[in-house]
Amino acid sequence: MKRIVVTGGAGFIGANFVHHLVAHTDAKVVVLDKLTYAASREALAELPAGRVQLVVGDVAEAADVEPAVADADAVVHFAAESHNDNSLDDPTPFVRTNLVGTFTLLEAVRRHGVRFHHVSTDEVYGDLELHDPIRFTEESPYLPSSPYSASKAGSDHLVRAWVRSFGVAATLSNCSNNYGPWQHVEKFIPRQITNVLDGGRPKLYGAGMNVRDWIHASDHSSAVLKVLQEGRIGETYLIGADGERNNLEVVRTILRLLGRPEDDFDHVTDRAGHDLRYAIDATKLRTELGWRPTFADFEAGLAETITWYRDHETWWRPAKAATESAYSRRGQ
Ligand code: NAD
Ligand code: TDX
Repeated sequence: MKRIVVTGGAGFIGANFVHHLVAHTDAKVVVLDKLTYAASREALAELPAGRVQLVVGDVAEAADVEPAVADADAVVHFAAESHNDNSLDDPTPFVRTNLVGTFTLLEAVRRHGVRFHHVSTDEVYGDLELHDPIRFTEESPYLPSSPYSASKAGSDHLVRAWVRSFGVAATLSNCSNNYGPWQHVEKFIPRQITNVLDGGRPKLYGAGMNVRDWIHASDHSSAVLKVLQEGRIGETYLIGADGERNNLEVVRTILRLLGRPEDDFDHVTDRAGHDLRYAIDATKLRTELGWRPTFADFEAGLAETITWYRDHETWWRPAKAATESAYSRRGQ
């Protein structure tokens, strides 16, 4: 694959993936990104201009998608509205970008016979009981809870329909919660790290018993590249790194790593419809494609991420005040 289009490549995981492509392939990368509030040109700034081109455009606009896709060998689709809390405030951009955007890309790759990889989330499967040994597999039923996860679930269905009905050469992956550099301060881990760096307190929704299955964004990137290169067309691969923790444990770990008392946090209003637990069984990816994560130790990855946020205050500072005032309007 000589020319790879990465939609949403200026966002958190997309940018990590573009760095991964530059380091591990010879491909030229075209980032197609609308540059919403969640995007960052800076995340791509240090990459060689001869390898990475940024095209500002909307995946839901055929006129923006067509020229980017026409001469591509593959499209890797990360672009999305990605934050559950925002989808509760206003689902409109979630339906447009996640559903109409995916549809628009599928029509373009169908026209041009381009390989497609769809990046999705474990949230499409709904949630699990807290103390159940069950984890999500590729066979789990779809049961999304929020406007965000419902829009991602719908986009997965569109991709499978375009594979079956039109023979589009696509693969899908559904990953668990990511952490790492360049994640927007609206998300749980960066919000708490930057609250503490600011001298404030972490904010825990409800009792903090909800469990998320954490994976470093660079491990998500290596898994997506593996599926793009070696995955079977039409197949779905779950991506996860056995990182289950409840939110209270994560907040306590962040406080400890930053030298603050472990009970120095606030309980705030819970999220409406808050999913209890996500957990991924990545056996298919591990056995069929031989993928392994490099960040096996969550606490070491978290410590590295804390250092990154400490060193990149000029990057996150401009978004912090507006993000926190949106949270305080919701009592969070
Ligand atoms: P993000 O919000 O950090 O970045 C999204 C990017 O998409 C931004 O650069 C934004 O400008 C761009 N974008 C949004 N709407 C667009 C549009 N209409 N046209 C073009 N570009 C547009 O998101 P993220 O956390 O990096 O997530 C990336 C993908 O990974 C999403 O598809 C998400 O569903 C999926 N995912 C995320 C996680 C996670 O933990 N963050 C876990 C599993 C799957
Ligand atoms: O301040 C907070 N306090 C808190 O307790 C925030 C922002 C979140 N939380 C809780 C809610 C969740 O249980 O932390 C957990 C993680 O929250 P988010 O970072 O908002 O992630 P989540 O809703 O789990 O979804 C994430 O993982 C799956 C991504 O945002 C999605 O894009 C991805 O699909």
